Amino acid sequence: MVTIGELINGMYTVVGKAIVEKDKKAIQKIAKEQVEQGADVLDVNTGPVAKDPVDAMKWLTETIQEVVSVPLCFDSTKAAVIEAGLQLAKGKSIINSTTADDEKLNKLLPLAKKYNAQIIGLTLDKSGVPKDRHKRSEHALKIISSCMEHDIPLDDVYIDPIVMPVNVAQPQAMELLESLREFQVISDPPPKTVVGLSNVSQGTKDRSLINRTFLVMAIAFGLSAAIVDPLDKELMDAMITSELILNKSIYCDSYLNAYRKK
Ligand code: THG
Repeated sequence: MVTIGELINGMYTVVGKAIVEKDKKAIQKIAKEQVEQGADVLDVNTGPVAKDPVDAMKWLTETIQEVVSVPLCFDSTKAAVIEAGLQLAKGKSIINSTTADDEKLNKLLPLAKKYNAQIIGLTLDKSGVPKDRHKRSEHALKIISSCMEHDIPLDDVYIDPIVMPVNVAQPQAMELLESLREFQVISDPPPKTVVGLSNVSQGTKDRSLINRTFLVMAIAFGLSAAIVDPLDKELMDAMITSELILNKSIYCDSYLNAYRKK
């Protein structure tokens, strides 16, 4: 499992404030904590507060790279904001994200090629998030074939079936799990998959419990990466234990510690 830390997102009050005040220390603390707790990659999202999101993305990228060396996942709906991060990134970045719309694909896939980046494809288009697994697979196929046309290795492509909050879209959780299974047979090799896990519990009371229960199920259905809160220790323990049960890591009595030390 690739763990992508979600906490550097301007939607969080502390992070939004740090971006506006250019408070390096605050961002660097969140970056270091996430990596210490097992994040393999850090998501970087300027959020809604930045007046100049291109400038904010440049500042965030430089600030984070001063203290950690994990790859970054540039999270924005604007290609120019993503490119601002890609230009400064030191490692193999992830573009978060394209949709299945031609307009988006034709803008973002050339960026993936130019910067040798991985890319997340959301299974949605202008008509919105699909309600069923069939439409999700249709979008996934469109994204995969477009990547092939742009000469992007499938190994660099993550398909995101888009997690909806369980309190307002309850049947969607099961549709999403089935999609993860369907994506395994959509191409050869199959695409990797990723979800924004915390979406599932937005607006609910037992967020951590819902997040980790859904994560374990999604891993069982073939999930390869997740955007999560790595400071949620019970979530990370459940993730590590899932890998153990699926025979992806070796059992020893201290497997949690052993995994944490990589
Ligand atoms: N897919 C992809 N990228 C994504 C998402 C996705 N990026 C953004 C998001 N979804 C994943 N990241 C988060 C980050 C925070 C929260 C949820 C998902 C979250 N935040 C609190 C909330 O909204 O209640 C904020 C609380 C606060 O303000 O302090 O839940 O699906 N590819």
